[in-house]
Amino acid sequence: MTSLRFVFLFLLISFSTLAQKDYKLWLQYTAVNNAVMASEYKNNLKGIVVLGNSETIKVAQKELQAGFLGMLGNIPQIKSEIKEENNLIVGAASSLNPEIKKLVSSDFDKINNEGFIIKSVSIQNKKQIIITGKNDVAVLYGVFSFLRILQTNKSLKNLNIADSPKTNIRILNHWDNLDRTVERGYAGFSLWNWQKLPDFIDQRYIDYARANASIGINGTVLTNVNANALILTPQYLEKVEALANVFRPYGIKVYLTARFSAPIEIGNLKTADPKDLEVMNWWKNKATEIYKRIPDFGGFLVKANSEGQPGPQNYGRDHVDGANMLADAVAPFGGVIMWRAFVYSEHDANDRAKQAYAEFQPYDGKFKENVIIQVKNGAIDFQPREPFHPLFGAMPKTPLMMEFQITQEYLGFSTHLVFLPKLFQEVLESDTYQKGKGSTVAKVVDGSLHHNKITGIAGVANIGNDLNWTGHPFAQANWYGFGRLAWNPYLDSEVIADEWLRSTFSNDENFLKPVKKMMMESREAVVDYMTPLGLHHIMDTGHHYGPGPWVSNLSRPEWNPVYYHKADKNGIGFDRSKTGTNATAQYAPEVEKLFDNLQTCPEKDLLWFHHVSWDYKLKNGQTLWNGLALKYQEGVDEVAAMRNVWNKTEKYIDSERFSEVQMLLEIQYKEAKWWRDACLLYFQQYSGKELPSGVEKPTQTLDYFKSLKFPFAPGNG
Ligand code: GCV
Repeated sequence: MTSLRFVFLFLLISFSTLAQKDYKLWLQYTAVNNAVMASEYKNNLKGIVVLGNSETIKVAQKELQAGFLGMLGNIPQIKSEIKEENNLIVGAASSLNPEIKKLVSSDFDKINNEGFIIKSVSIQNKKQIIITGKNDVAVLYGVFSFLRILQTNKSLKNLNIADSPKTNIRILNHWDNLDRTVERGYAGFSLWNWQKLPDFIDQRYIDYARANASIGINGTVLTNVNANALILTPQYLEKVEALANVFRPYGIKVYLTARFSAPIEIGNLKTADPKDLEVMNWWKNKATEIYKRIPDFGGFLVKANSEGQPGPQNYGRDHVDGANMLADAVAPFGGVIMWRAFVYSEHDANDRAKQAYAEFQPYDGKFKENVIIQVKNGAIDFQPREPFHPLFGAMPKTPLMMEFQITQEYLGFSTHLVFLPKLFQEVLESDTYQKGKGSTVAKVVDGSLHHNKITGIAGVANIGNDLNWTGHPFAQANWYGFGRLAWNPYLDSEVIADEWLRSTFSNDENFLKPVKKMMMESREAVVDYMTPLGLHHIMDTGHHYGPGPWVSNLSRPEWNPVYYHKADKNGIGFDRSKTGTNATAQYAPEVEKLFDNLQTCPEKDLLWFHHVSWDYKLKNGQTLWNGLALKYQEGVDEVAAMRNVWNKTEKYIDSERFSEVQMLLEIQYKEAKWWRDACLLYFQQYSGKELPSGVEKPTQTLDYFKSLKFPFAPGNG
């Protein structure tokens, strides 16, 4: 009995250690074991002077205390006055005394409302460090940034930082349903426990807010874009209000998805026509009701007339009518409408990649001031690689916000290690040529190209109630990296990987160097073993788990992988050039020319834009067939290499996360081979050619791969 109890206790302790490490995300605050840095920190941080007493300032103080306790082993004295030297002075501009204010006054010109200053100063000949900003939330951002300096073992000498977010709306989109399933979610059920809300506040809500604030995320859409009108009823709004109250001190606004037919479904109206007076009033009253409960409510995100969702077109109206009607409802309260451009129609025989542009581009300049159009990074749907969406750069009179997908619907769910900031960076750096060379997507999104009033970046969340939040320990890096890029779309993804690894795992260079390299190469690996050379949308149907290039029996043509790869005896790829659907013409002339010409089209996008013969010579001298097969093999080899890198990290980190990632990499390796074998066997039917040397022989037949069924694959509603 006693030994059983002992075993139980042991299990409980191991379990909670694992839960804590995984759960703490990048806010581990582990002891600084670099002796030089530790003593520098201790010498510079003898006391903390916190000015102000708002909820946000209290949160900032608590975070500093937790951070210092973890990293330095003690909490510097909290002081009310600045007498000795080496204090950390924390407070918003309004709380600083005139002497201190003067020391940082010129820095205030360098920051916007959410920006912060971290500065080493001398006050009456005494060295101090100041963290300040124009308001308390900005100070909180500064505090997290300061803690990151310690977490990443950087020096505190001569600090002189003035940093501001480059976008206004930095927001997570949760595709969470009211029954707590998460569409395309691979990390458990929804965090929002609607049944226990509003009275039960899960600690998770608080830690979610902390994590988001630490990377500058300032908004969250709680509900799925495939929306349920019930969220707008008083019964649910009371629960939303409770969440908004939790998030407020962390600077996070709550937004909801608006089901366009809500006036009918919960309002008893006969129509949801945006030009109907009763409908307009219904939305106005609904907005008033919401803002009464949640004065800082952010606004609505809307998916309309897309994949079966209701919208203005059901009444012969268009997207402008729909968005502007909702915009009027929230405008008096400062609310925003994020209207999605993810549209394609089963009644439109046109290339799906062209449809969103064709529909939205003519609306440029027609939306109300508080409408922002949310555009996915590519024209199809969050594939491992897509050329940037042609709408970026094509609507100069309309604010466009970026929609990235953090959850890995098409990139191996939460089983594959793929560092997405590399993908995000590639898109943000793409040049639209809208106003000549250098008109990058980042400049469209941060508003600097067209001087937009509202700007934003959205990320479809990869968060659920799994112990580690994101299913895969490395998927936490994608949440982190999304936030960092939303704050500053010009950040280098390698810097992000470095920060994240140091804060989450270790500052040991022997660990950092190889693991960072592994992260940086992981995105190209997934492209190689799933969809090399511009292939896209060849996953299995519905759940999108695993390969399915053979699928051809779905009712809507553009839901079938065969629509996208167009493999035949002559070759493979979708001709979107002038000789094909002419989708290339949706880009600025410089980009059009580049993509349109087979010779200049980047090989990474080749089969996205061109149907190419199996014997076509690639730049490396291989035929297309051989090159394609070798790319698939390369992808598998890359995962094998990732596995080898990881297997050497055991001595640097905790055994729990080590073995979690190790097991996941084994699955990834297995699945990479599955992708390679299934796709090559399938395409081989058309190429009629042998696999080149260097490519491993498939271990199963094509029929075997086709026979695999996954009725309970996660994330599929
Ligand atoms: C929320 C893809 C996904 C859908 C998703 C849709 C969208 O089609 O498979 O699950 O729906 O995109 O972004 O609206």
